Amino acid sequence: MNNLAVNADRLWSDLMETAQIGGTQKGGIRRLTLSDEDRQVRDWFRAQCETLGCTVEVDEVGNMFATRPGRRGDLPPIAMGSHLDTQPTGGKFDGVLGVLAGLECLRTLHDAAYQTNAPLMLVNWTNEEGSRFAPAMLGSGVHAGVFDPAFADTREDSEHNTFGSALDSIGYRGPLKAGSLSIGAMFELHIEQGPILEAEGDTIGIVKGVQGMRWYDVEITGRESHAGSTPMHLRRDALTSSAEFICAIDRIAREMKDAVATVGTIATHPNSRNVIPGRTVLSIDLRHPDKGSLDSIEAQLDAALADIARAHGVTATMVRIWDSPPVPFAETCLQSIRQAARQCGYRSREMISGAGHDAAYIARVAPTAMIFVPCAGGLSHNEEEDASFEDCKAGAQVLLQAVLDYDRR
Ligand code: HGY
Ligand code: MN
Ligand code: MN
Ligand code: MN
Repeated sequence: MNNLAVNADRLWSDLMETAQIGGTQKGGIRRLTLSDEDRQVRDWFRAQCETLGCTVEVDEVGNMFATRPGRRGDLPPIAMGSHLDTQPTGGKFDGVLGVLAGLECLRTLHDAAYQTNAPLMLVNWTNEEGSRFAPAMLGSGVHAGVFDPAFADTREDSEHNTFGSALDSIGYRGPLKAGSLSIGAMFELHIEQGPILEAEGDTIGIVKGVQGMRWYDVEITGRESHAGSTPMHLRRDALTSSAEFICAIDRIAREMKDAVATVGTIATHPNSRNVIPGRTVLSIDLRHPDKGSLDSIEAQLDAALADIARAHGVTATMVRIWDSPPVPFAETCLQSIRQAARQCGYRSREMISGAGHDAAYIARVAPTAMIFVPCAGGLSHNEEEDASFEDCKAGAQVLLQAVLDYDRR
């Protein structure tokens, strides 16, 4: 048993300092992946890690790996990490808490001149959010061999900038071959981004896995025509059809226990108030803990779209562009988190993650698990996202003790 304790004031000060990089009027953060704000926080992160004597390596999709040597260089490193990019209207804690809590753990060990057996590694994964460049978790997905670096390079944002050109423009295409650094285990601390811990009065979530996630692009094509002279029964209105489909998506998801479905983006063409829309594109984010249920919902969506297209005389396509299956986390890592939560004396509960995380992909190449702490009202992906000083301190302390417990096993 060690008496190591994180310095929560230092962690909180880092959180508030980095929140200024891309800080918004409403107190949130806009730090889109591979933007200049992302470059600034990456530079800050690298400088902090190098000050601690870590070596910082960057791979070919910008994933950053800071390594602290252990007694036994032959052992694969135990990693902590998450992401520094945010949603366009992101909050101060999503992703960044996991990276800065890992930094605080390294500082605590450094201050105590405590040497672990295995090396430790702190990772900033590129493009976890997937908001600017789809799909989400792209950097960790490339590391885990799910996506090819060349695929990542071609991804385009809404202004048709490619991932590759944006990565080069901020100078973070590193020399390291993706996936070449081995990871012995990974622990990701994250805010829950949901209401359970707060509602149940628990401080620590022991996260056993991540639910399945699928993204679709839907395109509905009708016929542009005059808003004034086209009778209702002769229209082939792409936007009305989309509206009906969106209501069908919502109904189908509500009918399947534990399913969630979101239409987060929609665009219509020509987007003129007196032209009947001829083309609409929209996105679907569908999630469920069970693959069979995802398949069933997908089939229902396909059928509903075909019925709506027939009824409105439009054509419609729904293409799955991303499929991240449900992921169970490693029992060995969960044991260390359980032990750490007990040792630190925090109330904890076992749970599944509703949100996607880099840990979902890293679990494919290394024993991995996550630690959650509450966020106010369960709100996230919102500029009002908030977490308490005490809960961030608890999460960082459990992260530290879980890593040390794993290191001793
Ligand atoms: O979409 C997600 O679940 C993650 O927060 N990017
Ligand atoms: Mn996140
Ligand atoms: Mn997020
Ligand atoms: Mn995440």
